[in-house]
Amino acid sequence: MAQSQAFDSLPAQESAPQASAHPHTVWKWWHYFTFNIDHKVIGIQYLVTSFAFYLIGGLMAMAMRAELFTADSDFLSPELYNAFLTNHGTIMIFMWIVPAAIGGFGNYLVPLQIGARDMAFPNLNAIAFWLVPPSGALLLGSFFFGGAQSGWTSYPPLSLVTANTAQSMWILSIVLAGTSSILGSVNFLVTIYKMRVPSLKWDELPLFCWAIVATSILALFSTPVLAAGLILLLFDINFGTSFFNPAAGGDVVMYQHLFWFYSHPAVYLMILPIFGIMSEVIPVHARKPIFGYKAIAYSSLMICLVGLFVWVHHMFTSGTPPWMRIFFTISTLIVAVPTGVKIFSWVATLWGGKIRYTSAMLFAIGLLAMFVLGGLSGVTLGTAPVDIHVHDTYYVVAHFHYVLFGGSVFGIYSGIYHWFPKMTGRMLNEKLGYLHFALTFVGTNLTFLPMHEMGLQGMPRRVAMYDPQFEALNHLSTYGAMLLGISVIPFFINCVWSWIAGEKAGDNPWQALTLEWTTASPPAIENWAVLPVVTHGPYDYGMGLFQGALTETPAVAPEPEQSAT
Ligand code: HEM
Ligand SMILES: [Cu+2]
Repeated sequence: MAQSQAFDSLPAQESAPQASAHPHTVWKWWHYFTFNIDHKVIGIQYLVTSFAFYLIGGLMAMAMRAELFTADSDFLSPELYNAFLTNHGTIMIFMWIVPAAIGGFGNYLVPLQIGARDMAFPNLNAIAFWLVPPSGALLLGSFFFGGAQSGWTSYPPLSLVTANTAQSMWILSIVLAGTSSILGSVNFLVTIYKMRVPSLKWDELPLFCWAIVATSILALFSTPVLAAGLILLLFDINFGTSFFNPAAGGDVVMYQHLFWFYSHPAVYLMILPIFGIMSEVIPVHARKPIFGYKAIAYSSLMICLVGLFVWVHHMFTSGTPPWMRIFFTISTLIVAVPTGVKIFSWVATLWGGKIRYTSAMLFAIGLLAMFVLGGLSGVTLGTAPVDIHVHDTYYVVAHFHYVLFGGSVFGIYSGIYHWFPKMTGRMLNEKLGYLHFALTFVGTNLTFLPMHEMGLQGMPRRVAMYDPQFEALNHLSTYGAMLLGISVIPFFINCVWSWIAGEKAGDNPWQALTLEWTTASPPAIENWAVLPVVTHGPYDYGMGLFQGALTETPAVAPEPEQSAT
């Protein structure tokens, strides 16, 4: 078949040492600032870039919270508030969670976890990354033209009448980011399908890789639809077409369908890789085999499938006919099932485990708590009657920050504490990690918990001014936001300081069983001198494996706890 011929021309996966096609043997710091095709360099490029955007998006959030400290508009002009609102949401989703979780962890880990030397298409991989900085530059540059102001959803007709150059730049930015994620998805699917070491069977694929498979499929189905919608909008703004312009007979609701057909799945796009991180971190730090491996793997695919049929829950108040509301309420509630399967599997994994309360584990447990809360408010919102009541209030803002902030940021942090030793060869400082966790956990809840109450009492979202009756709750929320701002400081210090002078990590500091821990920390170019052979499942903890089953692991004294079970 033509198809398999194309695959056959991919780099061979022999287990003999391979002459290096790369010009260097060790990475120098400046390689990270160049067009580099090594998946590990690209992964770190994604992580560092996205973290920089996280700081920018976070500063915008703090400015908004400063504005919302008082009921009237005194800190930011209304236009600037709108621009911050729009760019904050956009940056946090498209420039932080997606590039960090998929681009960063995906690129770094997938080849290592399947025993490959690189991604299937290394050049394409680098191109995908290098679409991200221009995309971010377009977003930030839009501030010179008044800033895009119509929210991250950019609904017409509002987006047709506000600062148009800025709005067009916003659209081009999202289209670039979307292109990047399509290129990345193709690469992940081919890599996982084709580049596994022969001894790695599908049913022993690490769950993070399963999650990336599901994420990539979802991205391939949904991203082009968003791109199409946005390009039509671009035409409406600049070339006088009227696809969505109601004044000239266009259909605004059609835009909403196109937008949410992507953007609902986008939440799973963000959360599935994070779930993958959870499934790696929890068994390692609880020293127990993951509970329900197959259930977790298949539930990712199930979330991916059902997730494509729920988008109208964002449009319950857009004139959606009642029969549709019923269908989409039911399909939305069904997504809770595979998600619940995962949550129960993790809890069952923790149950009776020998839990090590590392920073990675604390963030993982924190994520469970936050995501369950966000999931519960999600179930209420997925039910049409409740949604109609609290639509466009702070209840919605509370909900999506619990799932997005609690569900994603905690997971990304957990992943960084877990894999930092692999990536840099150095341990992060656990004390600073605890401080970081405590500040983040308290800050998040202080910021977003009061928003449920504001919403139920009727405070509208997306406005810089509100009724003074909501002021007390808003004070709490703004204090929380400042705490969250502060929480980044110990993390940043920890990363920089530990990278330079942290304790040496060794190849496998957590005594984990997936393949990335069988190579050096940090791994050499092309990952292994001799490709590893899989001799046990990825989560077979507590089965005496640390008495030498991992051939490439240097003699780490097994902790007493391993032999106990
Ligand atoms: C990764 C983390 C975050 C994500 C993914 C995220 C996402 C979003 C999104 C999508 C919006 C809606 C924007 C729109 O309606 O156009 C939004 C609004 C907002 N966010 Fe965040 N956010 C994050 C972190 C934060 C933090 C840390 C704070 C506070 C310190 C914050 C405060 C706000 C505020 C005040 C709004 C405006 C709400 C409104 O008026 O509707 N966000 N965020
Ligand atoms: Cu949705």
